[in-house]
Amino acid sequence: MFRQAIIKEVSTNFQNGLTSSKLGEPVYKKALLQHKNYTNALERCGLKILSLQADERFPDSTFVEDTAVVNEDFAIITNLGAPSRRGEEVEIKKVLKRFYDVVDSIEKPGTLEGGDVLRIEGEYFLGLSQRTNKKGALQFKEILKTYGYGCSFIKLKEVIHLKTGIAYIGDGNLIASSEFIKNPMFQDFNIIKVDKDESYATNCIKVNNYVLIAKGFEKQKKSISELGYSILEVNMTEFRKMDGGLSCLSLRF
Ligand code: CIR
Repeated sequence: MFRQAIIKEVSTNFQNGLTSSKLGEPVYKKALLQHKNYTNALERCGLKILSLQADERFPDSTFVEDTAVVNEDFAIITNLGAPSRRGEEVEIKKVLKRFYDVVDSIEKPGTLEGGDVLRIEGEYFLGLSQRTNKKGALQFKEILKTYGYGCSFIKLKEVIHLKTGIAYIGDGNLIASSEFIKNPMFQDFNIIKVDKDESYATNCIKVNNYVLIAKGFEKQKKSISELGYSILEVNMTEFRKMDGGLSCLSLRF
């Protein structure tokens, strides 16, 4: 059960962040509105929201997920792999200290971003990516061991972050696209395949009694509803332009 979410307002220079998408520049006012709707959806799931002010020094800083890995037992501050994002974690560390007695950290030369971390029940999967390196991954695994969690590594080929291509929504149901559909590591799960034309919708989040999905992806909506989940749709067009998905916009614990 999640109780709390940390979010961070969108900065006015959001369009200067990193992106590989060719969907054009995000419109700031639209992004603000979508961010508000996202926050309302989390509230509807029963979460208390801690909203941090926008930080103009870091155009990508609304994507708070990348700065930390949190759950009911631990908080680990990451060391972001993207040089332009290093420093985003400083404020998050201070904030997390209000909620956790101990806050662990990934230290350089290790790098790790929260978007590469997938939790499936008591196990973690970590993407080795352009943003998360082997040294960061090994540090992460060691820290997790002290809390009694296992961790397996997956080398990413196509996606930026692991959770761009895979999401776990509980009850053995795994949403997967591209390189993850046939990955032998996940063959014991019920894999819900996402077609290429809807691959953006793979990044969805189960928050208490709801699954939040990006608006406008009808096949994805149908397959998740058919499993019996209640769905909340959030329009994500402006965040998609900056390679961001639903999981990236909050830390939930
Ligand atoms: C970046 O490239 O770092 C941001 N523009 C998007 C980060 C998305 N975060 C995530 O998937 N966890």
